[in-house]
Amino acid sequence: AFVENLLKHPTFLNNEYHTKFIDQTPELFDFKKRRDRATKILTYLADITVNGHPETDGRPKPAADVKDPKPPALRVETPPPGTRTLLDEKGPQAVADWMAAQKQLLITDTTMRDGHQSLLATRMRSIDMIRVAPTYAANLPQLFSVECWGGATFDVAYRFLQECPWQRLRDLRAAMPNVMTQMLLRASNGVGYTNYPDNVVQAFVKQAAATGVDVFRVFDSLNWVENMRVAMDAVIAADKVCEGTICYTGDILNPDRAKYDLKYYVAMGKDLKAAGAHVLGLKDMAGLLKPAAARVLIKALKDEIGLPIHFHTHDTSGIAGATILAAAEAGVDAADAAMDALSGNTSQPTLGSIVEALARTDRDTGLDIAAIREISNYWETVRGHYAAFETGQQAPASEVYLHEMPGGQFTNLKAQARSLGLEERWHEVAQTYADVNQMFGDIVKVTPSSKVVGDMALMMVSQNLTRAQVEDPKTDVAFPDSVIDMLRGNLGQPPGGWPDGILKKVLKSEKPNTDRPGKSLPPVDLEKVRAEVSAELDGKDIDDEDLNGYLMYPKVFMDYMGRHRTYGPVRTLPTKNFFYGMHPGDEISVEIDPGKTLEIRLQAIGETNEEGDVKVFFELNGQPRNIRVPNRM
Ligand code: BTN
Ligand code: 3PY
Ligand code: ZN
Repeated sequence: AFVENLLKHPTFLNNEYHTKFIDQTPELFDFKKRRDRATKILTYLADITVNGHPETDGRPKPAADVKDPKPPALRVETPPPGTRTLLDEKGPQAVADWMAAQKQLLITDTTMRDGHQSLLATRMRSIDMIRVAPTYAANLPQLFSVECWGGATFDVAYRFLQECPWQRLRDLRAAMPNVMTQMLLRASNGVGYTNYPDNVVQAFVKQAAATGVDVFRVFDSLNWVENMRVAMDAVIAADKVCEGTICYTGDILNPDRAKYDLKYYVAMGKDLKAAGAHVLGLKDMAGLLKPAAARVLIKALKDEIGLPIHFHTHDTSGIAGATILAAAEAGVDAADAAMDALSGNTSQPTLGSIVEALARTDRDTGLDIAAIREISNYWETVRGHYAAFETGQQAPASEVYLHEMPGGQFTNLKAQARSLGLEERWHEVAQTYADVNQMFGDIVKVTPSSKVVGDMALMMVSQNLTRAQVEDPKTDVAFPDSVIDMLRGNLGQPPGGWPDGILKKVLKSEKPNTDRPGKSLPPVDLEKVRAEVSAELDGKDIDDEDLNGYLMYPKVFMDYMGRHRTYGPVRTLPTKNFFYGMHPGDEISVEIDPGKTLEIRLQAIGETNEEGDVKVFFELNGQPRNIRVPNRM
């Protein structure tokens, strides 16, 4: 009967499994479905048990006594109404009006996006988020939003975690129906590193809104409002909250950095308001805004723009908590913070401490500190499982005011430097990063422009090139591709354009494009691409989420699909087994569908035979199952 149902099912073509098809099609027969997916998961577990996971190989291991994370109990049965309720009932302008009318400092929790992006190389898995999401909905319904999507989380999910990012979003949305979800969108660069055609950006925003994003923080990596309109318009058309965002760089109180002065930011804020932003985002991606400057900047933006302001910063310097308090005093409407256990250093400031600092003041956040502590304790346990991705950063550092690296890039660049054998020369890399910034005319550095500056700095340090040598018309320099691409105009234009000297040096006689890059990119024929992807995957049905995943990251998406075919829904495995497999005698429960659980016990690992294969002996729901995998060790 299963096979009959299967063959009759319209979306099931060529006896092949679609990413979400089996997972989302409960009408198929349980027995066969379970067996097939179970075999795939056992194959994955056997492979990881024998060969280890490539991502954790050679990295620090979790402590032997690390516990399984247990989400805190729900304090109420039904999630109380929250910001999402307001958005659904009255729309995005009502949310903005409500924000502006509030006395309390509204808080966004960034743990599920920027927190682990900045501390754990973006490697947090969906299961660890989805399990605690109902606790957020029940116990912290006063949160302004939960940032849980976008930025680097999109490609890392496919690339390294063998998960569908859309499914993560859908599951989080369902588990937190009352609080707004929030994503970080790199405007025309989507959630990638390059400018996409306008219709790809539009399709992506539409899908993100449909799957579950409520607040879109839209920024441009050169602060070019012209290049933000397509994305902002798409958010507005979807009836979601458009947070048009200023990226903060330099120091408004330092006359030597006059390019980014108060006037510059106020003018940009006005442009964003004119472009239709409901909320003004102030994104301090490196954590450069000092408390005294925050007072001046927030007051000016509040007085002159007339939009509610949402402030985001990083604690790389150790002083960002003070900046949030100063911003709160100056009237900022909302601020970002990460749950204590995933806060500090390159992450956001500490959520619980901000709540405590403002308790019983007129900016009291209204959040329950006991609920916060419980949730943070959960995250503390979760973090213990990601020891392999800890960067070992020991202390905050004022050096951030020299290099101005975004919190999300800092640890990444350090790892890149290490892999090039430049770890010992890290402070030189930091100085060179600052030199490259000046060479490019002092630009905003945030994904993707920050990656370009990082590429150039690493190249200069590894080849012992100084800024003067690079700029000298008489020396020949082979510039990184990303630098050539940026100066061609493919990321857009910085304020005042690129400096002539470096432009000529990099492009020689080639003419740069100073128009909006999307203007000259032809629209993608979406249905043609869908058909091509489907054909390449043996006729698999490609839904809109898959199509948008492919359009952002064609190769990453196809590789993910290939692995999914072999390993099945490995997102359902506990994190410790996903990264480390099992030990003989271990027993785990894996819920592959709501209420459908596999009981898996690893009995023994056999000898390696002449073909180099190992037999791994499991018990699946009490029945013996043997899986052969290659021993690649
Ligand atoms: C990746 O790092 O490419 C994604 C993780 C999944 C890769 C699987 S894990 C089991 C098998 N062994 C490998 O070396 N790759 C696959
Ligand atoms: C991203 O684009 O991923 C960022 O976090 C930028 O700060
Ligand atoms: Zn950030």
